[in-house]
Amino acid sequence: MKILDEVSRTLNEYLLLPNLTTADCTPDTVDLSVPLVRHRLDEQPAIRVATPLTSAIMSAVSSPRLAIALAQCGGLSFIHQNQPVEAQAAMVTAVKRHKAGFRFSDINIKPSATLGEVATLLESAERDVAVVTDDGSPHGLFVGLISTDDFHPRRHDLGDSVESRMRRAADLVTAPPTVSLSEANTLIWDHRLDVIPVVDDEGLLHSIVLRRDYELHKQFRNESIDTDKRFRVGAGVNTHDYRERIPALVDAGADLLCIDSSDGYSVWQADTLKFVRHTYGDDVRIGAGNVVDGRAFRYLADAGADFVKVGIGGGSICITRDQKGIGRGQASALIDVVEARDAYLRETGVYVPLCCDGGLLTDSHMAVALALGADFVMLGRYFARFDESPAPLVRVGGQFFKEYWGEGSNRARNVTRYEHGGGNELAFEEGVDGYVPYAGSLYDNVDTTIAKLKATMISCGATNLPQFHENAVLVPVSQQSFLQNTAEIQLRDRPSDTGR
Ligand code: MZP
Repeated sequence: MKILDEVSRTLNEYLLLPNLTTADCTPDTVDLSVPLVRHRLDEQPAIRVATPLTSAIMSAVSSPRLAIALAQCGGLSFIHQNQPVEAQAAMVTAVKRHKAGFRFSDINIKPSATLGEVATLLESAERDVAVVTDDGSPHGLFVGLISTDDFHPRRHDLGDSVESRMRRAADLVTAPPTVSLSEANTLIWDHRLDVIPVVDDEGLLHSIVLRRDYELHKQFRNESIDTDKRFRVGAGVNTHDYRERIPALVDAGADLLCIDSSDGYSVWQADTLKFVRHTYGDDVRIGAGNVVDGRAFRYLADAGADFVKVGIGGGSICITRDQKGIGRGQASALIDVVEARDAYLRETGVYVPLCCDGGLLTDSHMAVALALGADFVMLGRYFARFDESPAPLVRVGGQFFKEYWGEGSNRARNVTRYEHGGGNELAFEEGVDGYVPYAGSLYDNVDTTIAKLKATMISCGATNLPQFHENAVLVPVSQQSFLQNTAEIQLRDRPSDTGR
């Protein structure tokens, strides 16, 4: 037995001190792009993303719709693996078959076009979206016609997000299929909707029109598109059926894989990594995890992991620490693993990116995780709250919530992630099944998160993440200052709670 001479600390327990902000630190100059896979520092990494945000490998989170929206914002989703191989591959295909055609100027549709005309134009141009401008300015009505069938084969299943949002919109307004775009715009604004349903004569829902401001999509960068002009997407795999699952996902076009396990320090993960290297060399990229210390990082890095995911027990829906007594505060885990990552770089010349996964409940947690040395973050609860997540939207006591459940809950029963040695059954739960407050559109929220991350980096005098890693100065907070922060938040919230 060994007891480490340190306390297990969470991300909540650190604050950043400002560094000198120079004139070249502005939101326009801050570059949030990051490598996702191992590389030598003098080489271009095989995969980079524009925004260091990835979505959790969870059935309540990472669906094709969310993957497309996140890719549009420069991040990457990992389609969950708690489903049959064919179903997961079909989800990957659903993302890849969407041409990443945000070349707005390619199709300028006149405001008086009908939705039917737009559909024909989009189809002939092999595009899913178009922008409609009155006067050629970049601001305008951003239109996407999305067939519900594309995303949800069971189109009458009210449990799914697009459908339930459409139903909610349909309670307010039902637009006939021939509505013109300018009429659609008026309906959208008048009813404060960002979708309108289009129904056929029998009242069946067929497609929706999304309104987005062109400016929002400027975040969309080349890094999110493959050479073949498709959106990038990742996929989770497990250490059980990887011999079948990985080839199917590779054939479907998955850009990056990640072994999905609550505890990644195992020979099974090394075997899975070996299979990938042996079968595909470096053509297929795969991350591993989760780990909470330097020994486990080193084991997976030596086994060939392209990135390593950090975090056990910190997830918002996770009860692993409670059930098994296993885990570590996310800040302590990161600090230890970052040290091992840097030592590995010094020894081998190879940089293995780290993903901070679980328990990132606020934008400031993300900032602290990146400052501590994470290259990118993985988020479950954060994305579950948005329109684009596959979880049902429910109304409780006049307020909207999205359902959110852990992969170790009885609802998900993800046996391949939570190996209890009992065959196809979970011997006990490691996750909960609950609700998160509904927070609207992914685009708006990611936009705000990016603005906050950039503001933090500017205060810390950094214009890119390697600089942020190098120069960040952090200080542990005392219990007293933590309580003070919490009290300030309560004070700030009180007026809106009472409607003043
Ligand atoms: P969060 O963003 O909701 O705090 O955490 C999401 C992360 O929690 C996932 O990426 C995964 O690593 C972990 N997770 C998923 N299901 C469970 C569970 O049921 C869990 N215990 O801990």
